[in-house]
Amino acid sequence: MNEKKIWLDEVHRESRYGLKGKIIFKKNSPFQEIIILETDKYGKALMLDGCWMTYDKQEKYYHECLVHPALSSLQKISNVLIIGGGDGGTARECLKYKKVTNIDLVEIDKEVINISKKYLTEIGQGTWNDKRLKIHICDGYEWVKNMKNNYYDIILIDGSDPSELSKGLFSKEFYNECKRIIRAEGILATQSESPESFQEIHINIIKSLKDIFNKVETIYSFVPFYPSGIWSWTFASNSQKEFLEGKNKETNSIEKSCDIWNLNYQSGALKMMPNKIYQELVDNQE
Ligand code: SPD
Repeated sequence: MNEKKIWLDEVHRESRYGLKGKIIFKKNSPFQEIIILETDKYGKALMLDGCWMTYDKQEKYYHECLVHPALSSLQKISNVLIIGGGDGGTARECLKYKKVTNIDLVEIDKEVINISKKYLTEIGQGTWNDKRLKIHICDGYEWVKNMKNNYYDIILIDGSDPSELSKGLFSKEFYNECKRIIRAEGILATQSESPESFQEIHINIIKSLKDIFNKVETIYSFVPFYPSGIWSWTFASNSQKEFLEGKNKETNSIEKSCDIWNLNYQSGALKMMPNKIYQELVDNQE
């Protein structure tokens, strides 16, 4: 591999989000181009098809916000489904909960898991050896379609931005299938893109979920190297009760284990919806 440091950028429309480092791995899998960049300041970073997915020193901004609002909210969280998440960060956060007894991690590209196990050891930590984690290399949409009703307590969608490969995971048909396979009080959590650089997709995700589920809430926070920096995660449930309230008894110890997320952070993040997004959603309801 090239031992020279270079700038590697995610080019998004007319802006670039770059890191400087050495490319220590580069390969085309049957699905996508995979690059690992080693940087001095941010550790190792994973890029898929030109988009930053995760990097050692700031991944918690993303993974903690996807996982904990949902898992801290329910008493029964034994059976979890992760769609995507091949770097291991989402599973690592779920495995902090003793009550989680099974995680099905469904990732389409086995190379992403192999490369993450080898290079992103700071992110995966002991995740890959935990007996509660079952890895399934297949299409997430197909997995959900073939699953029996009311099976999971939580579904976490940790996919890439919409592309030919991932667009199904942003469709109403897919969300309907998710609703079918989570139990009545269960929660679907999905990364829901940036309200700035992916505004239309972001709004569509929320509108689609609102059409399908009783309750939908979005939190906003930062992922510094994703386009525009501001990012969002949306949570949906058919529960009749309030959700995202930290009712899980393990919440207190989980808060202590986190770098970014706690219930206080979450309650601020729940109030951060930019007004133009809020207006767009309100207009849609009238
Ligand atoms: N713009 C990047 C969106 C990627 C979201 N998923 C990241 C995977 C981290 N586990």
